[in-house]
Amino acid sequence: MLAPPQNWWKPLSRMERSWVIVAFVWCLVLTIMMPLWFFLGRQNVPVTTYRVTQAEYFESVNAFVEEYQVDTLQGIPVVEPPPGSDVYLLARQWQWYPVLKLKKGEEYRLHLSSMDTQHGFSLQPTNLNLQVLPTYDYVAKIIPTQSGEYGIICNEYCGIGHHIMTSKVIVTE
Ligand SMILES: [Cu+2]
Repeated sequence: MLAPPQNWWKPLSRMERSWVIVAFVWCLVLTIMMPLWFFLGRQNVPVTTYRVTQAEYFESVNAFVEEYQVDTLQGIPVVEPPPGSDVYLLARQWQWYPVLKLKKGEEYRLHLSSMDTQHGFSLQPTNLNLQVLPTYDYVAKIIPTQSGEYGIICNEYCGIGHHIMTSKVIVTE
């Protein structure tokens, strides 16, 4: 008497069947969108990675600063490299070095590496996030699309001064 009836299930009603079909089709759409968006979405930063020693990277950054420094901001050099060139940014506890000044609409090869531990490059207010690791030189092709000042914050906890590890990228017309 307590057991369910033999055929407790009933065929799907029209409404329920429609929703199952809608959900199934949507699953297919999302599955197809994943690889499609990888190629068409222009959301992935093209990144190449090289091995580098901290000393080598430090040398590249210093040569870069020496060649293109135009100003100083709170003791940190402001560097304006020519469009299309290699741009070096160094992360260390707890500073980004140097401050970059770039031109809108021009492509740059942005190099990122760390002198000590893992840091996270996060460009505000855009949604650009890159890992910064010691002994790896990450090269991202970037084209600034809007002029103005962008903030950089470290979004990977890197020690007691993590919260003061901020900087900016200046983009001119
Ligand atoms: Cu950091």
